[in-house]
Amino acid sequence: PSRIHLVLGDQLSHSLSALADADPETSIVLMAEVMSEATYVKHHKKKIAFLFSAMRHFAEELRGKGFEVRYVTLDDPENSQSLKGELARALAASGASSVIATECGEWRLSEDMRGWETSLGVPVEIREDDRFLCSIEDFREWRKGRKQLRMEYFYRDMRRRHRVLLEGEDPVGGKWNYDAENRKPPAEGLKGPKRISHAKDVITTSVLAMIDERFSDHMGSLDSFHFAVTAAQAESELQQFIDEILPAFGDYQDAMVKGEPFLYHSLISSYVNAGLLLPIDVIRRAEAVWFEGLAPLNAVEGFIRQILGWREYVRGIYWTEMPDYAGLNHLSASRPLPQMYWTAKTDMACMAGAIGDTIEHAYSHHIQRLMVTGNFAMLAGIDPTEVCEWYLAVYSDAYEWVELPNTLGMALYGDGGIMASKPYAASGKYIDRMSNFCGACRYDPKLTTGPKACPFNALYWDFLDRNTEKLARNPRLSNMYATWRRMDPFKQDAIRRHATELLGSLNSI
Ligand code: FAD
Ligand code: DLZ
Ligand code: SF4
Repeated sequence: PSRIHLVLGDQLSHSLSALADADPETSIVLMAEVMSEATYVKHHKKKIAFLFSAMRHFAEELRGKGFEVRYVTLDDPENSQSLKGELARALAASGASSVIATECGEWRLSEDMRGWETSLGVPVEIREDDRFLCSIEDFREWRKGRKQLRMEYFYRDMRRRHRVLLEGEDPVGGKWNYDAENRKPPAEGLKGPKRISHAKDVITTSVLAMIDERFSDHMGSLDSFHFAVTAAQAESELQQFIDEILPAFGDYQDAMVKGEPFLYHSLISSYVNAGLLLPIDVIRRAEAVWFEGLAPLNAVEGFIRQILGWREYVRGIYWTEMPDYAGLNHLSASRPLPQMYWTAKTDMACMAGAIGDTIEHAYSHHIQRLMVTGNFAMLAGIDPTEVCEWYLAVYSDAYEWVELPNTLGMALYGDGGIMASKPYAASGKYIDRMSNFCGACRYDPKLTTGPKACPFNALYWDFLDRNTEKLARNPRLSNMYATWRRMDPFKQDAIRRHATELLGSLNSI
């Protein structure tokens, strides 16, 4: 009897555990485009298009290897529009006797999958996702007994465990972390290198037409679709990054430039998260160029830390904290998400820039996600559920296992310090130092009150003031609280009044 091997949209790796023992003689691979996955949040059009096109290309590759692939398109009239429904149809049509899957990346689906064996009436084997470099059990073991979790210690263990950038048992260069060298403001006129844009084949063209028709009310447009949709195309982007871009990755990691959405970032997150690139391969490629002397250590170590450290760490936090994690709201934030997050219509040049990149590319680089849109949402006390839903919908690399800890934990401090040791709160002064947005803004980052004052400034002080009870004891904020307490009470009052005004008019600033 045959077996069904399920491959989800973000599992497009030939080495996937669910395919490990797939046999062209007896296996049927099932892949399905379904409305339940395409609409549980209102994903950006480019995100759905990227994933559907990559899924269709992956199915063709499997067929090329001799597999029978049952691929259900979204517009198939028989499509039940749910994964369980498609499994049930595939079982009935094929007479297969069992299902093999790889664990998925979101709690809601994982709960559903646990019930499949009972509801489908056949054995359903769910295998570990070994594309990750730390299993959930290993992460659980690592965090056991630790009162405070710190990415840095996890990262050092991962460096040792996978023997990355090591000399004997020591880190190459003598230090584990070169972050202090990676905070350069942008040089005048800084521009990122020109990126590869992939030609659209018939598969992509037909996906784009379908998305345009069926998801017209979702964010974005498909006009300039440039994503890689095969492993080979993703590989060519990685190659360009390693050769031409990585050497300056460290220097400009935290820089922001108006009209330069990509700068020196790798743009590989969507590909790694969907399975077109494997994290261990990316890490080894980056490590090799340091050993060959082709890129400086601050760049290579900084890049590797994001993938071997942060990426694995946030996944461990997600799976060991869920399901309660999604409901945390440490700072009791409750305002609705301002309209500008959907339209980019605001006089704040930095917000318009970061949100404009998001609408155009389903991408915005890390520091814009964290210090512009994330920071603003935290300072303005926006309901974390609304903020997290936005981040999950608008980025082409977003799945809850990675989006939620980054948004709720890192950007909003909504988890009260599980992810980060202090809120990443910053005023306009930080954005002015790290970007060229302020020069073109109607607001002035040096002013705190008055009609021309940068909204980040009053909101920053008001945020600290509003949350004194929860934050003032944090030693990493003590200098800021001391400055606030020393401030003239008249000035404090003016700031509070200005912040109240701003908070009452978030849809028109
Ligand atoms: P680069 O800057 O070139 O970094 C290299 C790689 O490191 C990335 O491709 C990614 O795989 C990994 N990486 C870097 N930072 C992180 C991080 N904090 N967590 C996990 N992996 C990381 N990343 C996602 O993949 N999906 C998300 O939904 C997502 N949501 C985020 C939400 C917020 C509020 C914040 C602050 C960050 C979020 N990130 C998310 C992390 C990070 O911003 C993106 O991984 C990065 O911007 C992707 O662009 P890049 O490939 O050019 O990354
Ligand atoms: C994100 C996504 C979308 C938009 N559509 C599909 C789909 O139609 N079929 C599918 O198998 N997967 C899709 N995905 C990816 C899943 O949502 C993802 O596998 C889960 O969220 C778990 O990470
Ligand atoms: Fe952003 Fe304030 Fe600078 Fe304007 S002045 S770009 S709102 S930080």
